[in-house]
Amino acid sequence: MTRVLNYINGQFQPALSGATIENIDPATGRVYGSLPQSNERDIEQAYDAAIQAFGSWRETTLEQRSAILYRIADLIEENLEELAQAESRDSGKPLLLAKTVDIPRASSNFRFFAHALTQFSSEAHESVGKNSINFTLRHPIGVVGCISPWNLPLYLFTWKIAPALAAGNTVVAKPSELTPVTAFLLAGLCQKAGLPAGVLNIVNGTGPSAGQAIVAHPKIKAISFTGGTATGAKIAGVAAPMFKKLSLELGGKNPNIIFSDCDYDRMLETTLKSSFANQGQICLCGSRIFVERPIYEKFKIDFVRRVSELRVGPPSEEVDLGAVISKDHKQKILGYIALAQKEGGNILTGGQETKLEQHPEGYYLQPTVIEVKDHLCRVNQEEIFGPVVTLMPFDNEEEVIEMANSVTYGLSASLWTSNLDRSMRFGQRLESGIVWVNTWLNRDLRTPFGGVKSSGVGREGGFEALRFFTEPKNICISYTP
Ligand code: TXE
Repeated sequence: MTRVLNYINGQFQPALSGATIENIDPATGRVYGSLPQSNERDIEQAYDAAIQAFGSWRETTLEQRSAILYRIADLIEENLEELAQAESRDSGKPLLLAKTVDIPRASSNFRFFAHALTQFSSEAHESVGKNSINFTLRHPIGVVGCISPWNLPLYLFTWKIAPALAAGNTVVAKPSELTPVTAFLLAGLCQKAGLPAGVLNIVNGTGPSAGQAIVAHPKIKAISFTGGTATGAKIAGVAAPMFKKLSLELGGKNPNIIFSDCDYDRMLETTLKSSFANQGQICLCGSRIFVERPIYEKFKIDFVRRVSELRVGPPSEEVDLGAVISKDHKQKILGYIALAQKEGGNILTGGQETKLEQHPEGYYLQPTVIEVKDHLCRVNQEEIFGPVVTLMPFDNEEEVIEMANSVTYGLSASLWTSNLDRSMRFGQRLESGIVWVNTWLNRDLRTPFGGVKSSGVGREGGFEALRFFTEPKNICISYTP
């Protein structure tokens, strides 16, 4: 049994109430551990530790702060095997994915911000002719809250914590109650790296209990959240009237637009990944595939054949798809597959649960491709967040831009074409925070990351994140010449 504890003021401890939640292994459907079910009392204690630690953390020199963050990055790398095993077990994702994507990226997040903090600088504006000069300082905000989801647990947890700490804040953070283990292991590594007690506090529990208490805490002044759009709206409803700074990275329903002039083989390989990586549970997955009419039938045959060859199985083995996160989530996805059929969609492959003999209670689903007739049908509009993609042909640029932009979401879009002018036209007109041309999930951590419309507010990444986690203060000095 894996017993996760809170990490507050440098100490590992259960929830003050003693309450716990069961942690379920998605691969088997069995309970394999527990975590604290924290409430506002635990958050208060974490806040007290964080505010206590803030005074000295904000005064650490940039070199000292950077060195500690580099040490955390190194320790994540040194413990890659253990962290990857834990991540795969906790979330159901293939072990290989955890080893090659999740954990290396968690280390990169710390390494990146360890360096970035030494390059971040304030601005000065000389008011020429007015004998005045303005300095814009960027001070840490104080105690900030970071709340992360279950799909890329340590990857997204560290994507928030690293810049928050780099900017000189102290943190009260909550991983998803469905995937708490790697954040718990990270706490041990931070301790080992010499991060002072109280600088990072990790509190576990459900959203309505521990998450809500972070968001509603009157002195936690900024909230960085990644998760579902409905949860994001709830959080904004609580935080906005308190004038907190908010960064919300929410859902997506991303188009993958394929033109006949693309590099077909490269497109096909990448489209398999952009459709089904992590069982389709990545906010950047391209869940709506639009294919230009001349290659539509060929693509349909090739893609369906390749998808039906994908291996679904226990995440610890060499598989393409592991288990989805929970029983509820599995039911939600199956509900959408049923709805697709009701709406006249044609299931080209998949559509069922995968029952594994060794783990009949695990949450496995076949990768599913649905041909839809209408881009406005619900399965083409709502985020399913599972191994399900829709497929539709298109005839011209205008039509596909209209279809691509027809959803309430706007996180990312992929375009496959060898026409440079077209890639610029689409880059200009697609309503999304990120546009990839002839690639997918190609990330440079310096670039702004986030969405428009219902996909969120604000940007993460690079100096954008350091700006979010600091408060600008302008000092204007008038001098006698
Ligand atoms: O996520 P939640 P859920 C989408 C995806 C999925 C849907 C719902 O479509 O099916 O969201 O997933 C915490 N105050 N994405 O319900 O609830 C919660 O404890 C404060 C997209 O599992 O948004 C967890 O730590 N916190 C997404 C975190 O929010 C609250 C990734 C995310 O959980 C809270 C995940 C509250 N009131 C799901 N309620 C992406 N953008 O990558 C919950 N939480």
